[in-house]
This record gives sequence, structure tokens and C-alpha cells, in this order.
Amino acid sequence: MTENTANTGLAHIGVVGLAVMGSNLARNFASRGHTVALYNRTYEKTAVLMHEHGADGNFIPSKSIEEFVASLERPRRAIIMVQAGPATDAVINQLAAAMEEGDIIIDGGNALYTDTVRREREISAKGLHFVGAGISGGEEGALNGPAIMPGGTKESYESLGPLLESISAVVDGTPCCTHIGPDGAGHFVKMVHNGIEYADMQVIGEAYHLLRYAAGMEPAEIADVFKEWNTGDLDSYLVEITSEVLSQVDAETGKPLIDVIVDAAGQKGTGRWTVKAALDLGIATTGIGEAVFARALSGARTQRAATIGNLPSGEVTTLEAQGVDKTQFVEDVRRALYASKLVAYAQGFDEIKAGSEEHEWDVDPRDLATIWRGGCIIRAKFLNRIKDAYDTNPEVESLLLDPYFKEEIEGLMDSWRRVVVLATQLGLPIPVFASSLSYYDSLRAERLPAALIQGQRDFFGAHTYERTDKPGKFHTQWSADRTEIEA
Ligand code: NBP
Repeated sequence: MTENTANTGLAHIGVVGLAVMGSNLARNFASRGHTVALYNRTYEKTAVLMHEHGADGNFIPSKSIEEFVASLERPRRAIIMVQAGPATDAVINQLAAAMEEGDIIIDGGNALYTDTVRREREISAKGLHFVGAGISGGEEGALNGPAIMPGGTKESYESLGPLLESISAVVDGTPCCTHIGPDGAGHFVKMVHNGIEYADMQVIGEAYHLLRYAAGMEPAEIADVFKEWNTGDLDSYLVEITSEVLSQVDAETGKPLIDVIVDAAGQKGTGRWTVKAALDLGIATTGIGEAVFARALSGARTQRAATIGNLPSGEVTTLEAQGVDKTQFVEDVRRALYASKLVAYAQGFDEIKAGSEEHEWDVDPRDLATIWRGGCIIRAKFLNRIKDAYDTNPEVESLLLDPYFKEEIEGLMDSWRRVVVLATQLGLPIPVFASSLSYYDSLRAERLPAALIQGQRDFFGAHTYERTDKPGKFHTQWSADRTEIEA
């Protein structure tokens, strides 16, 4: 129990919305010795939770929001875990009407950060605190220790932080929860976390696809490869569960489960939000973007039904025809996966930096690298390296410039290029492997074709251009005598 949760008979924290996430979070709080107030719009979920787990801790169930608010110690702390969007607004308004100055409303759902900015403005005008907290880790994390990314005021974190830190995952003695920054900062970084998750899952998918359809390996064999990879640089939750999924056999058909799952990926929207925000900020999150598009394309089932087997491939080859050694190829794929993953994370952190600057949130990237090491879906050993990189140089222009990552990439480079070329020759899609390599080559290029684009823009729209040899803006009079004037 935390210092600020004395035994008053009142609840230390309350949870509104007792579907899977809310009930697991409530049980997590109770398991750490906190008294937890409970409320759900319809009483049934509250009754089920009390029936199944009421004896596991101290719960105070309520049938009305007023009763719920009255059961909380002050400053009242209520976490909303209901459907994002209008349902969240409805609950916020009910809570705000019943609460008093200094109380804290926390939205633990997957809210769009711009909604959180708006809600914080509206709620703080009433003298209450509003905390948009990103919570990652799914059902299991909510119950046993998620990664938590709370925004809002520093003052609200003083009261709320110890409670949240008591239920979060812990890595090397450090809770996977810290104050991220004002208003929408917490939900913004949670959104980018999910965007990175999309890219990470896609690069793992591309690696699997190559081992399966270029190297001709069976799912069980590939499961072993991922298991082995999980002992090295790629050690992560996503690689671990990939091995589990690939080794699963379908009870009904006896086939590998992967072969009976329809290859159309779903999405709930946070990846798309990450890309939209990146577009607005002007940040090239190509890995996340390609991952979102890859899911969209996989789900375009009518279009695919018309195109599968119906579009020319040109001459495609095989590993054998290219004389490629299979063992070397598997290692090349591992390295291409690692390099593409590095690029995706570097891009995600670029977006967080840009978002933080735009909104004056002062987000510390080291905090994210620290709290994402446990509880959340992208938890990975590799995040320690990202933290080290920002410790060495908090202002580093790109994570790829960090000496450790630079050296790593140097060792991955040849394999990465080989895999992209081979996959192209084999006619296998690798959108994130390939776009990440192009992004990398763009970053290191001395000259980009943007000079030509500026010339074209000036030609058709008199948009002007800058010169390499002197300051100022210039325009060539294309439709007249083509002399240049200073704009
Ligand atoms: P759902 O997103 O399925 O929402 C169901 C809950 O919302 C129920 O308690 C329901 O009450 C309540 N609710 C609705 Br719907 N409309 C309401 C309204 N107008 N007023 C009051 N309550 C209303 O639950 P979940 O899957 O547990 O997720 C909760 C939040 O956590 C979501 O924002 C989600 O995006 C986020 N999240 C989920 C995961 C995950 O892995 N599932 C992970 C991270 C974050 P009722 O019982 O009366 O219908």
C-alpha cells in the first residue's frame, strides 16, 4: 500500500468500466493492497467481478456514479476504462459533475491524443485534473503489470503516480510507469508505441514470409529459428510469441495453425493515427506507414480475389537458382529484420520528439525507452540500447547516429541489401524491409532528387527554390526567357 492510501474505509482508487481491461486493472490494484471502488454502466459486469473475484481484495461496488464518487478518498482518483470516443466523454461528464476541485479523472482507454488535449482543457477549467494515460499490455498486462504512460499535470502525478507505479510492470527494479508530460503527451506516446508495434509485427511477418516462401521452411522449423533469434539482439515479446504462434497445430485439420488463419490483418486505428500525426508533423515514419498499408492491402479481400494469380510477375527466380546458401540466407534475414526494426524505432522516436516540440510537452525519450522495457507489447531487451543512446546524447539527431547502433548497422548492411535484392528477384513482398533501406539510404545520401522536385515546382507553380551557392529564394522565368530572378 502506498503512503497516501491510509485506511479511511474509503477507496484509494476507482475504476469505471469493468469490461476485460477495467476488471483486470481493478483486480491488479486490489492485489497490491489498494481498496478499489467499482462502477459499470450496467451493474451486471460489477456483479460478475464481485462474484468471481470479490474475495481476492477490498472492493467497494456501486450502482450509481454518485455512490461511486462518494466511496473514494480525496483527492478522488477514478480511472475510466470504457470504449474510446463518445462513451469516454459521457463518463467524464458524469464524473466531473459529481467530483470536487482537486479530484483526478484518468482516461486509461486508447483515446486519440487530440481528444485528450481537448478534455484536459475542459476538465481543468472546472478545477479538476484530467490525466490521459496510455496503458499497454492488453488483458494480461492490465492484470499482472502493464506499461503505463500518464499525461496531465505534475501535481496530479504526485498523487496518482505511486498508485500507478504500484501496479505497473517492473524491470530491474524500475516501474514501467512515469509521468510523460502535460495534457495529451501520454496518449500521444502510447499512440506511437502502437505504431512502432505495427512496424515491428510487420518486419517479423516479412522475415517469416521469406523463410517460408523463399527458403521453403515449414512453420515448426521457422518457430525454432525465432526461438533461437529470441536469445540474441532480437530478444522481445513479439519474437517470443511469433515462435509460439508458428509452432501451434490446428486441432481440427492437423495443419499448422498459421496455414488455416486468413491472411487479412485487422486494425483498430492507433497505427493509422500514428501515420496521420506523422504526416501532419512532417516526419517520415515510413516503416509504420508501410506496416499500416500492408494491413490495409491484406484486408482488401475483393481486390486480392481479383488479382491473385492474375497479374504478371515477370521472370522470378529461386534461392537455388541464385546459388544462395540457405543457412546464410536465414542469417541475412535475421539481420535485415534487425536493421529494419532499428529504422522503425528511430522513426517512432523522431515522431515523439517532433510531437513533443510541437505541443511543448518536454517528453524525455529516455523515459519511454525505460518504461517500454516491460509490460507493453513492444517490450524488448533492445530498448536498453535506446536508453543508453539517449543517455549518451539526449539531442542525437537520429537514433541511427548513436555509435552503438551505427556499428550494429554496419554489421547488418550487406545482409540487408542482399535480402532486399533477393526478395525482389523472387517476387516476394517486403514493404518495410525495402522502404526502411530506402529511408536509410535517403538519410545518408549527399544529394536527393528533391532538387529536381524543386525545379519542377518552380516550373509549374513559381514556388521558387534555394541555391546551393548563395542565400535567398530564386525563380527561373520558365515561360519567358528563362533568366533567373531573386524572389
Ligand atoms: P470496451 O472497449 O469493449 O468497452 C466496454 C466498456 O465500455 C463496458 O464497460 C461498457 O459498459 C462501457 N461503455 C460503453 Br461501450 N458505452 C458506455 C457509455 N456510454 N457509458 C458508460 N460506459 C459505457 O472495453 P475494453 O476492451 O476493456 O477496453 C477498455 C478501454 O481500454 C478501451 O478504450 C480500449 O481501447 C482500451 N484498451 C484496450 C486494450 C485491450 O487489449 N483490450 C488494451 C489497451 C487499451 P456496459 O457494460 O454497460 O456496456
